[in-house]
Amino acid sequence: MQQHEDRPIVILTGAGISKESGLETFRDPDGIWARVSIEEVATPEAFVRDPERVHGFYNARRRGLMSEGVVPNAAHLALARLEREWPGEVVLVTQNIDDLHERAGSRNLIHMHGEILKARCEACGGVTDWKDDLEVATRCPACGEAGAMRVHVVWFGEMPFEMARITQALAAAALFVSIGTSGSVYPAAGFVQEARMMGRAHTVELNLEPSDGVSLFHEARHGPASELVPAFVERILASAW
Ligand code: BV8
Repeated sequence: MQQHEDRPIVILTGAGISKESGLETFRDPDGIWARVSIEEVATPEAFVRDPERVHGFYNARRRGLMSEGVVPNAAHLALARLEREWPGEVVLVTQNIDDLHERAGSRNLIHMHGEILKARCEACGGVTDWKDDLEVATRCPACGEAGAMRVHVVWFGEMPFEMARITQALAAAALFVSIGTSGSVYPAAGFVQEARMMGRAHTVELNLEPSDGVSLFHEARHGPASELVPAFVERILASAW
């Protein structure tokens, strides 16, 4: 039996893991893209064309994330437990821009699409924790420039963060688990193929319903993350994998 130490785990999460915490997904019938289009609010071109509209879109989501009832759910907590108790490395790659994984206790975390509670100055590149509304007149706390602040997230057409580190983790993974994602946004949707082609990973999908890429996984379980993920973590820690 291989030692756990040489059995690193890579987990990818999407908006579905935060749904039961009260945050909206994107492509569910009641999701964000059902009422606003990507081209209006989630591309660099949209920000040039109408910065106040883009600031308004993220200001509303930031306020929603910081509202009282939005807390990590059993799925976030189970992933933090897996990181604490698994003797090998656990790398958590999230497409989500919320801070629920951090608040649940996850540490070895990569926000490949950025973080809504951070702002970046396009004049000096400085990145700052940010919990207030952003507007065009907002000044950069580092260089003082006004009109250059944007939310620190990756829009469509922009390069996701830490891709080299993610590719390295996928190549080494013995287990790749995709949780709460529709598998419709790249390059994240291609990670399961990378893990299989570059490495030796056993691949598992845990999602409310079959994703676009379900056929690419060795194993798939469907249901709410708050039930599936704690049960899956129990199974992994009992080395029934
Ligand atoms: C890039 C941040 C170049 C902002 C986001 C073909 C090949 C390669 C690329 C492309 C291509 N065609 C087009 C592209 C470019 C594009 C792309 O993929 N477009 C799509 C629409 C086709 N990709 C890009 O532009 C990316 N950059 O390609 O640069 C490059 C290429 C390779 C390598 C390096 C560079 C940048 C994409 C990032 C965009 N920013 N977010 C913000 O949040 O506002 S993406 C956005 O979608 C979020 O990050 C979100 O997380 C992500 C994916 O969505 P999901 O998380 O999956 O959410 P969704 O609603 O879709 O699904 C939720 C799932 O949960 C559902 O399946 C549902 O059933 C399930 N669920 C619901 N409830 C529960 C549940 N599961 C469990 N329990 C529940 N309770």
